[in-house]
Amino acid sequence: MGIMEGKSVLVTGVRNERSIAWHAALSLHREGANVIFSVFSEREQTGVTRLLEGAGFSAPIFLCDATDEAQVANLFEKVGEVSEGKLAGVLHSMAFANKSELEGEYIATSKEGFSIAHVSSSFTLVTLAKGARELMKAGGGGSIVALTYLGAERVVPNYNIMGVAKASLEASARYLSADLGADNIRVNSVSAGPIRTLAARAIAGLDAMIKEVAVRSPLKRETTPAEVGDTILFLMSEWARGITGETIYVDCGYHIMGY
Ligand code: IMJ
Repeated sequence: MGIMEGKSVLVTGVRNERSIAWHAALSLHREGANVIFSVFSEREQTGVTRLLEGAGFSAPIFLCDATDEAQVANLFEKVGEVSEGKLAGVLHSMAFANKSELEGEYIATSKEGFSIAHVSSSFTLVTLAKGARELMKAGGGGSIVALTYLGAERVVPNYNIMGVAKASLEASARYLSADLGADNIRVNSVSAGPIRTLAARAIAGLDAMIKEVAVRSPLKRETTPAEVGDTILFLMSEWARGITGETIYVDCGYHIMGY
């Protein structure tokens, strides 16, 4: 019997088989969770349908642009219908910045680009938390997990506006933890090492960077999406019942190094 047996969880942000969110869904399913998916567009809806066929399980897949509060309200209405009105977990796995601002100098960030990055990568955690609150309360509590990256607190070349938006996301998770703790709803961030996902593809110099980070890391290897998925599962499970407002690093120890 898995630790997540009888629990429903919402996983956002799956795009393909490399997505960290997909690996989180596999971990959660393995431990008995009823996984519900929310994706950004019809293209991902088709993709997740195929992934589920390959993995041998079925799950509802809803469409939602999390920057639109009406769509989020509608999403959680549908989630409630397929989860007997109770929700144990939500994974926030979404980010967007204009491609042109993920290169060159941070000082060139536009007002519009600054806003887009923050609304789509950070404010969406607030909209998801608002939507999930009543369904989590109904189940006696819940766990919200957001994906972040070291560029939130250290300067990583080209990460630019996304670093500032991830810093906002991590701080937002702490404020949400304080708001929701009385309802036994926990909010944590998982800071993953660099992984070749769609979100990282086409970033100049990323491949060399992933290799160098592996060499410098205590574990001497690259971070895998499967081990990030297992940490997300842990945070959503009762095993993590005393952890909230935290940022957990799943980066083979890279962030502890000074040189
Ligand atoms: C992204 C940009 C620059 C450096 C980067 C990344 N490094 C890593 C990433 C070193 C690991 C991937 N990452 C952690 C992200 O959060 C990516 C966010 C992202 C990626 C894109 C690419 C395509 C696009 N907009 C994007 N918005 C956010 O148009």
